[in-house]
Amino acid sequence: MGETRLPLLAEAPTTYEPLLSWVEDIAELTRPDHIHWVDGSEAEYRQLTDELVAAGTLTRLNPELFPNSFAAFSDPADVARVEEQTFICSRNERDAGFTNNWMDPDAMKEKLTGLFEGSMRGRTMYVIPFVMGHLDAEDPKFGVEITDSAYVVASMRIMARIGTDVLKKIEQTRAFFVPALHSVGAPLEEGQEDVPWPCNPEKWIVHFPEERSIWSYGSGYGGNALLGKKCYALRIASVMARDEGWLAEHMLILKLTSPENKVYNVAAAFPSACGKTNLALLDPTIEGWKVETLGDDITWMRFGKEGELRAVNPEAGLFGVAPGTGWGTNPNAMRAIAKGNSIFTNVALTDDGGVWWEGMTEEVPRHLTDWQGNDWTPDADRPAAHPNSRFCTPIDQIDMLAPEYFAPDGVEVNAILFGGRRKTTVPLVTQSRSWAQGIFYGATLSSETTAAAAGAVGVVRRDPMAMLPFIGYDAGDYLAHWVRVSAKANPEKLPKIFLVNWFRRTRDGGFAWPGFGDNSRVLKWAIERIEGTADAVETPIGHVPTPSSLDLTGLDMTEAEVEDAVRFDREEWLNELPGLTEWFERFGGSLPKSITAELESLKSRLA
Ligand code: GTP
Ligand code: SPV
Ligand code: MN
Repeated sequence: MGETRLPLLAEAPTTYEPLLSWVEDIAELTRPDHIHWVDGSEAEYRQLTDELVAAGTLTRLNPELFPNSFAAFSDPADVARVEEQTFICSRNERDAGFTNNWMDPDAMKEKLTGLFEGSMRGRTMYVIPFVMGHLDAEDPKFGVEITDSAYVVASMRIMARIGTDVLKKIEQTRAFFVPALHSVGAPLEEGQEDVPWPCNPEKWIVHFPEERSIWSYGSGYGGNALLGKKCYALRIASVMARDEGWLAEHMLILKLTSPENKVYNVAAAFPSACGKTNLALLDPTIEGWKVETLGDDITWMRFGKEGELRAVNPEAGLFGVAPGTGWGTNPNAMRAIAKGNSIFTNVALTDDGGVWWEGMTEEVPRHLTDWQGNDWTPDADRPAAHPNSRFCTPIDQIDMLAPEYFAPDGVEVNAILFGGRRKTTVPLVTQSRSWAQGIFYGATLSSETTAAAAGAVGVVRRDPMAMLPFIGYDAGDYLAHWVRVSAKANPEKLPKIFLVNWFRRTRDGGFAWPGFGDNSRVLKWAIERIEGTADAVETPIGHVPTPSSLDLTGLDMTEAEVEDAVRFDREEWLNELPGLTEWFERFGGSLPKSITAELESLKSRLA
């Protein structure tokens, strides 16, 4: 090497040929001014954040309120994942399935190559070696992100394990890494001044599942740009998982300890902005039950030697929805955030150099600078923080982090919850009669859309396993994979599956259930069902609690109100059936028989 390499590569801290040649190819294509190999150190972070402050991308917060923390404000057109522009470019269109956008991979590469051509001119290209999961996992999953955004580098340092140790291990083990290419698509011409949040109106979030690569163009935001997260740990990882016999899921994991000191690990799949972070950091309102956090967004699971389902959190940070996260609803998140070392995006600024968002405190500040830099007072008819504003915080700042978070082989899962945001129909909690019916709950999961993705909010859509925007292959094949891998499990050790809904409404429009810390009452009921000690009513959809089987100690609700939250409504379920039939038709035959059979038996039970 040496002479044959681009001069820009002279400082490369590696001799690993597959990496060097990829970096060289991308540098030749995108034409950056500099290449910076990210080492992940404290000093590097300080330098990058100083530069981002100088560039106006980051605002340093008052260190007495939020030490070593920053606020970023995005371009108003770059505030969420862009599902319309997200593609799975498998060789065959059939393998992308009906839930994904597809384009022929060669055609897509040609298109993107045109866009990436010179896209980093005037900028620094950062090379970030990262691993999703543990560096000393049995089969560590590596990636290298190339990006021209220092904001992405700083955020990736919070969200994943990155830097020199990872690079060394890739090199030593001559490991495969997912090449993940990102550009904000805003080259700077000679003398052109930069903007605080460079991006491009044209955005492409593209996955090549067979070669396991990612190309992301035009956005600097969250799941579009921090490529270890949704692009790798869900879309590409779901394809790896299909081929290698495991599961990559949009789930939180928590560790629950009963008053008898028995430990249960619970995984839960809820769509974006539907309560994963909040449940993962739950502060129980019932005596004697303890919750510890394992993960808040992504869970990788595989069946272990005893046929038990084991789970790990591949991430290292939280990228949590800010609005609604407050001292009242989620004090554990607030304590983690207050330790500092965080990057906030699109929140509002307080006059004393702190941050604020709707729901953070009961008292609304009298004056703020909103996420778009305008003066804001409580009489304004717009929110101060963007509804999808986020806090990005290291996971080890959570006081309630379970020690098992650090275990490379994870924990055994005892229960799985599937949940969505539904005003009607879906009761607070329902236990499936069987594993097969539990998969059916996952396959038919539905939710109202949220601000986490661009587009209309509040529209009910099916969201299988909360993975609709994240399945990297055909959705029917994905559900068949769930059926296939679990057939290898020890049936005694299969987790019990529950359908939950924290968002049911009463006739007068309020939430039927207080949610948040009180969801511990639902967890307790689920565990008592597993132990065979809690009562339930059998309904056509599964077992729902009798109001007296839920622990309601200290809860300010009448029995009628509780009944309203937990009740099964036959009318509503009959109305649900045509939609379910239509939904299954959309799979075009790739849905496994065991799942369609569940719909038939539900129909006959409802008749
Ligand atoms: P992503 O990070 O987008 O995947 O979201 P998430 O699933 O982690 O959702 P999160 O916990 O951040 O919650 C999203 C929104 O739902 C926030 O505004 C919360 O305040 C609200 N929320 C969470 N749990 C509950 C609950 O139990 N009841 C009610 N009413 N709202 C909740
Ligand atoms: C989600 O949308 O599910 C998120 C936020 O967790 S993002 O990282 O943007 O995907
Ligand atoms: Mn998420």
